[in-house]
Amino acid sequence: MTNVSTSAQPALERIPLAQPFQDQKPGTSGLRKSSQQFEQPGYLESFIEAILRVLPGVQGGTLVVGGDGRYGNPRAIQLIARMACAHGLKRLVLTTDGILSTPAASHLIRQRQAIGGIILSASHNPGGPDGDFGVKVNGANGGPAPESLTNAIYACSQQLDSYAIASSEAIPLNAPGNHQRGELHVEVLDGVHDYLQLLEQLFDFDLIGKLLRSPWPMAFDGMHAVTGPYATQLFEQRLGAPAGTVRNGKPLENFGGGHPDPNLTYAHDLAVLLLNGDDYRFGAACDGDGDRNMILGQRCFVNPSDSLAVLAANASFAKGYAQGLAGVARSMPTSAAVDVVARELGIPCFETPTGWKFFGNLLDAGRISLCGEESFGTGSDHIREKDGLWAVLFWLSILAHRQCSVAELMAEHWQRFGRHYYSRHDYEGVDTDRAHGLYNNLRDRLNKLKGERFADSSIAIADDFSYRDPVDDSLTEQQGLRLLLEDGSRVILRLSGTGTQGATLRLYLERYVASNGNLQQDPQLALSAMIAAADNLAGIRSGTAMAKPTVIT
Ligand code: VG1
Ligand code: CO
Repeated sequence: MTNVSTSAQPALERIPLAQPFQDQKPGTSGLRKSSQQFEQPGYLESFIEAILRVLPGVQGGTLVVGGDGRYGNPRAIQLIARMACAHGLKRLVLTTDGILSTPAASHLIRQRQAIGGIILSASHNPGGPDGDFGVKVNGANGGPAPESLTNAIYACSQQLDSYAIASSEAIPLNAPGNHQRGELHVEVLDGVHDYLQLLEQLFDFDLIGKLLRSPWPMAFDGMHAVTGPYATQLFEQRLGAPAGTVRNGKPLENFGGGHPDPNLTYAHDLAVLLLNGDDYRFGAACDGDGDRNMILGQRCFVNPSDSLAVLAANASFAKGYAQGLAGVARSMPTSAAVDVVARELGIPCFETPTGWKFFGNLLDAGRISLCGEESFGTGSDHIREKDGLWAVLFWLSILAHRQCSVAELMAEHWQRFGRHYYSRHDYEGVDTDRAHGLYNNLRDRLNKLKGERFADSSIAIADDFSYRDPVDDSLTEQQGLRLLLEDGSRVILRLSGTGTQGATLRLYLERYVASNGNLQQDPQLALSAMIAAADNLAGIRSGTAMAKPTVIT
């Protein structure tokens, strides 16, 4: 990597923008729109210009850029390189073929002391010319930009009348190397290597390797998204699992036409393999950009809320966490399973709004070690993003130590802590007016609901969740409608901030059964009275004109 390819001093241009794009307000996780929207002339340029104007330290700083390999990635990477050059960035860190998972990007930002990063991904949304594209901005701590930053980027995008770009040559991404474009130094490196080194510090690879080389078949589904190359190196080359352990491991620009969302609906083939057959002991999948994880055992699905609780309860079995946990956090709609574990461990447990950015301050301040969301996201203080492969290795560490099956581990966990029956019902692609209508209708009625009967209990608190950040005291309001029942059950209704077609309504249901109760029911059955009561109260099926949810988790 000593050769530095240089090119002539690039000319700088300032290109006018006809008018601001009014729809550039980032959602739960960056700006996410259809690929077609991103291909409008000036659209991507406008958002990148706003980032480069607002992100602190661009002049003379280092920026990490990569993505999940979806359609539009190469164009965006080259565009950012040319615009970064025009904005006086000193160093740009790219990866071969532009492949960089969200957790690996978070690590690279921290390791290189970059001012931040730009991750080109719409995460679990489908990709391709007819799919979605997205731009996520991360800050110097490696985590998703806080609201203050995304609001400033949006405000800037609304005032732009031009963008600056250099006429520099394209950066070759097919191999590691160093390139000079004017004052900008561009480094292309292998995006997998450093990340796997980080994981090796946290988990006992010898122990996990022994398990994976024994007759203990595991299946990992890369969903033709970003984790394929990471997982193949990690499981098959480094840990010695048999070839073929990683399925769908080649990143494709349209994810093979699939929906790279690791849940029972979209990772259907893997689910069938584990839940209907006995050939595999363990199964896992990650999403488009590698930050989500689904964990399956033989005939056993692990609910993500439970997964966080299991990791917290068994943290001593993972090398990097054996000294104990400072605290834990979960997003508001995530079940309280981890709360019960935290109480027993005598550590603090925080409840944040949906979206990983809200964990950042707690992680930076050293107040939590583990955190997670019901949406298949789990992570820790090793980086500032959720981390799919990290979660898989954590599970493998526990299973290697405990020498039991996933189903046995779950049964034992509930026996000890009680079980939080949990389900999320998604109504996707709902007409926007209808969705907002029914949501606002329920919100307007919240203060009248206290004391009303609901399923087998009654409503103790009904509110719209707001969060006061314990570190910087910032207030975030209107984060989801909550019904807290007298018996500890909860019902939550939220509108998604990541969908791109119409509106997505999410209904979250949770009911606690103590360890002496019935722990082996089907969750949909255990929650059936609450599901009916929620529909009755909020008029979901009539309001959405949908007979049933599109996805049930
Ligand atoms: C969803 C999930 C949320 C997650 C977000 C980003 O948001 O519910 O928990 O943080 O996606 O995940 P929403 O607003 O659609 O409910 V990812 O993997 O897209 O970075
Ligand atoms: Co993701």
